[in-house]
Amino acid sequence: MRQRKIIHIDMDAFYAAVEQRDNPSYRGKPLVVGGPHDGRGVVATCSYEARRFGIHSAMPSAHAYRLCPQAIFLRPRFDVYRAVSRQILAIFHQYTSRVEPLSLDEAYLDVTGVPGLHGSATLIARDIKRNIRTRTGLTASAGVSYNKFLAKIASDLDKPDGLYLIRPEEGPRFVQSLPVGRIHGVGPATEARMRRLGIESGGDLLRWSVSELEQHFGKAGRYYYSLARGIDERPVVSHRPRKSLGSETTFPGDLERPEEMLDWLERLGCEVLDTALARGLLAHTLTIKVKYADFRQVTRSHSRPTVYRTPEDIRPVLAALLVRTQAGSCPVRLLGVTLSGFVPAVVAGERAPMQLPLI
Ligand code: TTP
Ligand code: MG
Repeated sequence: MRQRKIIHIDMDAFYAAVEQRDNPSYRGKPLVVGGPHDGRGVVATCSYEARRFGIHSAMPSAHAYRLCPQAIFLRPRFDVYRAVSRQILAIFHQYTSRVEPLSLDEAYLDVTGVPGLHGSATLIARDIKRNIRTRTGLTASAGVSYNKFLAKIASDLDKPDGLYLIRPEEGPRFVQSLPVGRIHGVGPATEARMRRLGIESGGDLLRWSVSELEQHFGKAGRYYYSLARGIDERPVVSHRPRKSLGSETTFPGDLERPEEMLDWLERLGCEVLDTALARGLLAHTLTIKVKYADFRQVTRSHSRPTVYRTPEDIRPVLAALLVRTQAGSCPVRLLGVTLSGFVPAVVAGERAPMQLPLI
């Protein structure tokens, strides 16, 4: 297999950087984007100035407030972030169609064989960063390497506004010093298991054979064996069909009345339905998620032969699903609605909402 050239692009402090771009008085200051700090909100992200106080993503906003009461706290403006995300995706597609977005602010590009800029992945990455800067006013960091795993590691090594190249001969050395938690696919549970076995870093993994790793970690064992050697054959996949779409919300105070819960479910359901329709997707399955005040969590689903198209389609189903939970007798802290079992709207006989005239 020919040596590939992979770029991983990740925007710097994405939501916070957009807020600082749009309001000059926020620049140079600690800024936190997320839920309110006087409730159960969590930090989505924060500016680099706020990171100096120890604030980070997923931390309760109340904790962030204690660390830095003078920080500016803002609610996220998802519409604006989505618009920027579309802009950067359009920029990526100018270079190659092999683009795999991972979230609103990051994507892999496979630029193997791309003409121009001497075919240099580093020059292409620099050009992409320049384009992002010019068109969005924001900075991104780029990682360049011969596979996805190392490109993603590289994009983190020179943040913010970074560009870092890991050459093929350097790959194994980079993995050796990585804590196992940074290895692709190793989540908190696997990390804890590895640590119990004395595997703390990529270098420790090297001492284990494929069969030993498979014995402990099943099929993933072979994958970790390869990654430890800097090998990762996963292709950049440009069109991953969406399996589900959902939205959920945690309430500042627990809900006790089922009518109020149903209101929220309808609101969330309509939002998800709109998003699905905008993407030309129609769903056969509707699922609700209920987390009680004591943190127990249940889901209830209903699949039907006809797709859900309108708010009127989902309303009675949401009510029926809610009845199948303990919502009437236990207070509820979180509700969510998910659509899945998608078929493209065109297959279901619908015109896609944004279809262009067929001329
Ligand atoms: P990240 O790329 O992880 O973070 P970032 O872009 O804010 O900062 P960095 O410079 O370190 O890349 O996530 C991108 C966006 O996704 C982030 O701006 C907000 C959102 N996000 C959450 O909402 N919750 C989370 O827990 C994380 C990690 C990110
Ligand atoms: Mg980022």
